[in-house]
Amino acid sequence: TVNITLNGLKVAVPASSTILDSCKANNCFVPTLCYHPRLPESGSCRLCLVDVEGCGSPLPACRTKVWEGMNICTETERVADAVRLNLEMIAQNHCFSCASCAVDGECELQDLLRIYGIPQPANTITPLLFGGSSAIACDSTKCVACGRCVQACAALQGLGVWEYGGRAHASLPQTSGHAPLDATACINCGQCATFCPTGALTERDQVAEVMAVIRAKKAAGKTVVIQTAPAVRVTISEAFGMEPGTVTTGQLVAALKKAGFDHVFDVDFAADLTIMEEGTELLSRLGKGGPMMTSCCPGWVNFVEKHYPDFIPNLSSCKSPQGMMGAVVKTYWAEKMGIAPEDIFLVSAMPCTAKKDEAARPQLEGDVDVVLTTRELARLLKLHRPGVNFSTLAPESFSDPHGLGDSTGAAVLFGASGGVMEAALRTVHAVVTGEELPDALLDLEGAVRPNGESLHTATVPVGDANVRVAVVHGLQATREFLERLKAGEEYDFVEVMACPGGCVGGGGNPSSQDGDILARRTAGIYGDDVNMAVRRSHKNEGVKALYDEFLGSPNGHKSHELLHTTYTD
Ligand code: HC1
Ligand code: SF4
Repeated sequence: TVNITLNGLKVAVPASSTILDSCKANNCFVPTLCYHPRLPESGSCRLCLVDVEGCGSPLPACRTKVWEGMNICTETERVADAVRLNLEMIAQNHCFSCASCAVDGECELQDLLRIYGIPQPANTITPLLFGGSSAIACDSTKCVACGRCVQACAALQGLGVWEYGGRAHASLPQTSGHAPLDATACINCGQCATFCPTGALTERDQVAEVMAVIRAKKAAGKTVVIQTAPAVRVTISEAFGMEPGTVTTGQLVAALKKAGFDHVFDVDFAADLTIMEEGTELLSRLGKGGPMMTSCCPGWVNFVEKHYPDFIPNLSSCKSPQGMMGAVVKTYWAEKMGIAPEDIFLVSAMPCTAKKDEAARPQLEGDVDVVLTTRELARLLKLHRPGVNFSTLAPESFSDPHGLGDSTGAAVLFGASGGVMEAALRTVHAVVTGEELPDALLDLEGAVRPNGESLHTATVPVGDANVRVAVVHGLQATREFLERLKAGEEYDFVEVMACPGGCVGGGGNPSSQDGDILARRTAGIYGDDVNMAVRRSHKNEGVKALYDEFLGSPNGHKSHELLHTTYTD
């Protein structure tokens, strides 16, 4: 450690700290825009200025390491003036249409202008002409050139869609040649959007569309249904000011019912169904050349189709749980309820921008009508007045007489990297050996939990066989792993999630400045599994009834027709 003085207070901090680390650790406010604890620092915004005794001008806190005896002051008039000047310059290049901006109220620039008392200039700015995608909206007039999108796309995902330069506004991140996102390396994971501090990159906002359907549902004769993804139960709470990792499944269900959804289903039901289908598929593919690769993450599926089409035959043919639920709701459930499928409007609440793109795939046409990200869902619930006071709502259960609200702890695990693998092995073990894993060993002694590693491999005994598995998340790590497969490494079953951490790190989640956010959300997921009454997918009563009454057997004819899909290269 080294000893420093921070605003007159003597503190000891680790010798490797920057001034900014030291300030954060001691609850001392320093303004930032380009800095993010999960990204390489770029030092471009020049807002984190502090005075250091003996230095002629303020220093950038994010780039300056502490030294023994350093005397730092964050509160001098000189620092405040310099920050104000830099903020005013940033504001001059920003188009303030806050009332219609998707991130109004959650915008880091808006907050800083308020803190420093800087008025919003009435700017007119010519936008850069490049389009978004079915999932991501781009508005260069909101860009503050912080470069967080550039860092997230390159460092976390290894894609490099965003770059500085081009024909105009060379200082702003843009796509190469101003190509529309769909024509670039982009796979719609939305990491750029979740790291963007303003409304320059957001999900394609469909909140108003869903609210209009709810308002008109009686007149239009529509039944409005929503399914909520595994990760949403743990990340939505952050949007309502709760501690990261807080699981609020019951409050979420209650809030959605109050907001006008007629039925609230759990995507976890379909995650259990996926395990039945994918586990059966794995058993039929073992030993026949491999590995089989999971197919529930649309960012990953897009990555394979766009960048590694040679691996398309390795993808499981299973639709994702969102797609399976869509197919089941509009056939089995519609029939049970006596509702025409075209009168059902199915919304998915997902931690993921790529799920918007997945729902638009021709192969899934009609399964899901609109996908809202967790951020959009939070906005919808906040807009719904009177009175969705989320944190104090009395919890309600997913409910459905036909079992589509049933779910298990195995399904909850899908929300974190390694979870699909663990859920699958719980069931595959029971099918192969005829014996259930004891409760205390349901986590397979942590064998497939990545614990912060971006690639985790293990060999798991299942009966007489040893199943060689790999869990990988984040596309930079995925690309490296696929190159190892090409070079001859062998596995039987591989789980890939495009986003770092899996869906808890999905690009549709609330933004967070917490460097430990993925671990905290993952802990919430693991805790929820333990708290569930049923923790094995093959014990889901609703799923059993669906097979008995409608589908027949896993991987049977009807399952193939409704629950499986194809890919395009
Ligand atoms: Fe996911 Fe999945 S876990 S892909 O991350 O397989 O989005 O949460 O809903 O479909 O179940 C996302 C999450 C989600 C699917 C499931
Ligand atoms: Fe979406 Fe999850 Fe895949 Fe990220 S990891 S792209 S959130 S499905």
